[in-house]
Amino acid sequence: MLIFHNPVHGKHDGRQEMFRGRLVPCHETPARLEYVLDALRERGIGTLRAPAAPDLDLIRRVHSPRYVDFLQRAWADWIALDPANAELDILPSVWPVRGFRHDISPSNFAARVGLFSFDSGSPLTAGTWEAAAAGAACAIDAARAVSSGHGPRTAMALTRPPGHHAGADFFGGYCFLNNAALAAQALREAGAERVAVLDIDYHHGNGTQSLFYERGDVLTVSVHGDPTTEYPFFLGYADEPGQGAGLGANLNLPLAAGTDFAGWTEALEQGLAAIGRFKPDALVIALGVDTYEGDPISKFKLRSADYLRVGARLARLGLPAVFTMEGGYAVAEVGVNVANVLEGYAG
Ligand code: SP5
Ligand code: ZN
Repeated sequence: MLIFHNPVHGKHDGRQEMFRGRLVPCHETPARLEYVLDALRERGIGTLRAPAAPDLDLIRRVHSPRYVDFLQRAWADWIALDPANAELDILPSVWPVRGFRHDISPSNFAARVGLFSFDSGSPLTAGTWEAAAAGAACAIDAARAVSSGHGPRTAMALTRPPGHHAGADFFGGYCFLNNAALAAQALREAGAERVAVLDIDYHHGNGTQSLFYERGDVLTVSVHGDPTTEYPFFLGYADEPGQGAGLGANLNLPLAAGTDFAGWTEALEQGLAAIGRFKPDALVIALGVDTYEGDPISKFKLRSADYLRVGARLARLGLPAVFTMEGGYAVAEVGVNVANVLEGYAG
């Protein structure tokens, strides 16, 4: 397996996220990825590669150009407000909810941040754009590697910040550019007629769902904590089948907080059955290991050994596949859990 790892992921290093009226330390930290790299090296899993330069045109076919421009310039605009801002992160604080306009472009910086975001848990920092763009490059390169016909059948974008909560023109959920969606689009453009995205992060992949909701060429399937109680709360319910050309090409499998591996596996099998019926030419797996029993912000009960079985089961699909790295916040265990998925897959 080729593993494109983001050499500049550490440049995205948020200080704090909002939680119950206080700023608390970020869960999504650079150490997460270092644990994965250590585990892969120690166990000799995969071949590590650095990505090429990001394909900004492809990024702009998935994300809106005005959002990409915003991300690219946000830090410079923030410092222009006050040089002392260099010591602070950008955190959204005002949003255009129902009844407000989305077609305007306020010049006020806080307003612009709110226009392009949906929560106050995702700080934008000095190196966020550079890290996110290099991560997008990992996803695009991984997709192109498995598309070449004579290359590997499996590749991974080992990167952070994660991507599956980011939509066409918004960040949130620690995500800025949607790596799984970029991989799916790159697979399509490299010749795959039908692509399935299977999202097994604890949280619903709202960004990926919304990006492909009206497309019939990309099936999106997500197994996740029931949004009635779990983040991101406002999407990810079972009655979201897709729309227009995309009708029937989205499947949400929400599960109650507390679900163990047996219950989770039942939902996974339903998702895999839908993928089988769709007959995709390629698969993207949005891999979060925040389904782990020890995860500090999530409530499923998967154990480390279970991830070996998850990997083995996914491999049985026999499809060219791209993994993207999403959540997982039990920092010291993220490495072994991701390595277990990949070892099970290669097994
Ligand atoms: C990619 C991904 O897994 N994103 C998840 C984003 C979840 N953000 C909301 C988490 C709120 C939990 N806050 C608990 C803080 C306790 N210290
Ligand atoms: Zn998650």
